Amino acid sequence: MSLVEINFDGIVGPSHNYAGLSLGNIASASHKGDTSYPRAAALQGVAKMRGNLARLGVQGFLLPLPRPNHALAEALAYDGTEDRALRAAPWSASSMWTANAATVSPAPDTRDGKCHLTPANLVTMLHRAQEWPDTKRMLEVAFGNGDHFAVHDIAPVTFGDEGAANHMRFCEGHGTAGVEVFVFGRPGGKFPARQHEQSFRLIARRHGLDPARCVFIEQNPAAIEAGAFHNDVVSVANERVLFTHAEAFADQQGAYDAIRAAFPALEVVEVPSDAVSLEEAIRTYLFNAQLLTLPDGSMALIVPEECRESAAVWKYCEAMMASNGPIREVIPVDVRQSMANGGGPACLRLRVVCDPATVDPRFLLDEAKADLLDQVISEHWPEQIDPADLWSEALTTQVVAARTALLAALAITELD
Ligand code: SUG
Repeated sequence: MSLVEINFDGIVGPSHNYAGLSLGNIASASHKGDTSYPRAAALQGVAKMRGNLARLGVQGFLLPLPRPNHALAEALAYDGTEDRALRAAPWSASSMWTANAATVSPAPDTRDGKCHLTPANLVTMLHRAQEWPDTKRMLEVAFGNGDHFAVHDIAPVTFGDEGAANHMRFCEGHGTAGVEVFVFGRPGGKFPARQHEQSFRLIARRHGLDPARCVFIEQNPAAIEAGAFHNDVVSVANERVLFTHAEAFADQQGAYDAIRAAFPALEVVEVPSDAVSLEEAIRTYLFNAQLLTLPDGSMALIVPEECRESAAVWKYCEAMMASNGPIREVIPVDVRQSMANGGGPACLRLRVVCDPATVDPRFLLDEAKADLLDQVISEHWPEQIDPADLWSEALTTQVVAARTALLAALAITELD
């Protein structure tokens, strides 16, 4: 059995809109009320997937969830009021950011030798808390092979959990035993700390991880206050490399020491604040990047286009590419529609280390399927959505029909 890392990108849903729902997410707040372009957004996502399919030879995807969510509207006793959050929450396409779908512990790390997935409860934000029941159902289909996967219940809702966006894994190679690092926030600051320590501790126990190979680290409260609502906005890991901003963790050196104690081969690439300020890192999403091991063993960083447009960030990237460090290539991609809601290349993917043959093949991409996705999206996704359009009969019909067409094209009818 050959274990590889597969990136499961969220297909951007037909209801993608800018309602400014995420307190502490600066991009979401600053684009509140803007017109969104769901078709362009979803096509940008497919183009990103095509690039990584060509680079890595493997790519997966997850589906948009059913919207509008009438059950949520009912639970909220939504009566047509103009309250923005109540109006927009049942329409959110936020499941596109699959880094928040689940926490994943690959088979080499777990006691029973299965890959364990715990869907994230996402309880801190109303529009995100609606995701998990549908996400769990989908994970049970995509990773339904019980010989190789275990899909758990969510962590109790007392403990906020935002999944893989706050989880890193260090290893010599993806298929070998890893050290899992769980990054949490402490409440009490200006913005919510969305990832609680307790949820990660119980997930680590439930996944059957070796306590000696688990590290729990506190996020820098100043980073949360500056808009790093998830740790993957300020750091990313791959194999032995941690690419991080110097102000990511509450105790930066202590974090490196704790990881190194469990994983001595750790290689830290720290970006100093005088090269890229915390604010610029969060604005450009330099760290919300996919750090990939290419077939020749070298590493490439897939960053948002916004990084190339920032003089400070691009200067740093050029110097990094010219250096002897582990990251030799920086590749910008256009995911601007997602970025405007605070989701970069890393938010859009869930990493699962497994044998592709054990995954439901309907969730794996090839060129023909990418063509099919482009075709369905071009034909069915709304070109644009103004926040005032939400709940209109025409948009409701189009959004429901778009998802139905996608499921029919992929023959994933059990999630209808
Ligand atoms: O949870 N944005 C998402 C972005 C998630 C990014 N994910 C990672 N960092 N892994 C969030 O804040 C915006 C929705 C709105 O404003 O309509 C939103 O939910």
